Amino acid sequence: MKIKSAALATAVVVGLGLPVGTGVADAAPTAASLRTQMAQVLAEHPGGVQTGADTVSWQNGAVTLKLASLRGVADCGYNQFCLWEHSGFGGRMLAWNAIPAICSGLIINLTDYGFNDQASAWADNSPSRFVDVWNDYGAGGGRIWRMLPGASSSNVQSNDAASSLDCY
Ligand SMILES: [Ca+2]
Repeated sequence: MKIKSAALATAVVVGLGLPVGTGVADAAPTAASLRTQMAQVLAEHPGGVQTGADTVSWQNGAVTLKLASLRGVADCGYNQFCLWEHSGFGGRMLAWNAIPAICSGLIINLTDYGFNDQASAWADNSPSRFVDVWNDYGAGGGRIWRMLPGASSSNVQSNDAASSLDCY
């Protein structure tokens, strides 16, 4: 990690405050646990709107964070591209609608969603969009993988490294 920032510090604090990586949390998140996670995400990542018991959205629903992914890869909808916290499509899932507003060269920094250095699996359920994933913020540090339309990976080689991406 080359870039230090307040945003990074925030992301680290989020990670430490949660039961990340515990099988219990993935399999059966309690209502209290979800409420705690929800409150933290909303407080630390401005612009988020709670849209369900375990979902937060930004940018009028174009970006969605699901705090407890229970169906795995099936949680990533048609024409979305998605990242998961754990291999095997487990844990938190962050999804984007592959729409022009998202896929026009915009660089998406994962710190904005508490997802820096978290991604372990991905899926691209769009018909024609490609997504480059980068090791540092601002599409820096080298591309670590590329998402291809209709493809997925349940266990990326560059685990817990993704910091930014761009869809085109
Ligand atoms: Ca990184």
